Amino acid sequence: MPSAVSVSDEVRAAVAARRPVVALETTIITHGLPRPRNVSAARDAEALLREAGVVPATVGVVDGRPTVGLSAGEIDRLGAADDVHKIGTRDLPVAMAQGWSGGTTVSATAVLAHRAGVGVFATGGLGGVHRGAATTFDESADLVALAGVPILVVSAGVKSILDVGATLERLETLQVTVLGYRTTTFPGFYVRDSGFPIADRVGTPGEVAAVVRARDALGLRSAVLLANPVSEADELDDDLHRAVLDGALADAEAAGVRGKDTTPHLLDHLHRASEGRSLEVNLALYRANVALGGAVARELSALDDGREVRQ
Ligand code: PSU
Ligand code: MN
Repeated sequence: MPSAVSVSDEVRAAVAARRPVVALETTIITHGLPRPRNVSAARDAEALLREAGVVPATVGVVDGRPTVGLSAGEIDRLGAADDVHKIGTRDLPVAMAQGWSGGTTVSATAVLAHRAGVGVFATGGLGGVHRGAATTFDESADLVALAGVPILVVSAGVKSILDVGATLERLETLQVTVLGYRTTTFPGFYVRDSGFPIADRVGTPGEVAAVVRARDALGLRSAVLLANPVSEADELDDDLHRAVLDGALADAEAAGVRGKDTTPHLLDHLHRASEGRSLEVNLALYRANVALGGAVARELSALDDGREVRQ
């Protein structure tokens, strides 16, 4: 029986040879970033990895085929299509049966990348517990996916549009290992510091790789989340951040936005209300996360080979 997941030859060969590979999601392209920056961000991320000697594995669904290692043409297509779906893990069976094309969220990307043997995944920001979740129950499936998929996810924390404290509590409950990259506070996506502490700090890609391999040695099935704060030079101005955030939340409430539309709606509002500033921050932190993911993937590959790597 053919596999349900199609894996590009390049990714398959790299995984088999234990060369470094980093998975990338596509909801960021289809629903997170405006055109045409969405496709250029996806291309830049792939180029950045290749320059570092890492194979990119962009994940998405094309005509009902979950794919790990989309071609440039497929990425262009997802980035330009109007009727493109946002596909979480629970949507995958429907997407396959009904021939959808769409961007995969962190949850679906983690599941598919792991299925293809890819151990590292870089994204912008993880989904989390939405504000008001005590009554709406709106909590991203990303969290539950991380509980059951042994992968490393690099993220700039979670967005301040979410309930950051509740998200951290859920990550603990779900047994997700959370590492702060050169920080002891959880990043707030657009800003370096969400105000919430993280217990465990790591200082180098090698230290991250050691935690990942210890997790594997134990046979734990949960993800390691590497929280990488946006650089000081790139973070959003504090006052602007507060102002546009309050506006975005009020706007979503007034518009009655619910369910899977919530995150794209809030992001779009932020990008417009900040006159593109939040978009630049989003792109900068995404590049930084991709680069860090590449560095950790190289360390993991070197550990597997028993050699040392020069970053
Ligand atoms: N973070 C971003 N941009 C995005 C997303 C997160 O910076 O586009 C996407 C991711 O794909 C994530 C999804 O998995 O939003 C979460 O959506 P929800 O809250 O509906 O689970
Ligand atoms: Mn939701």
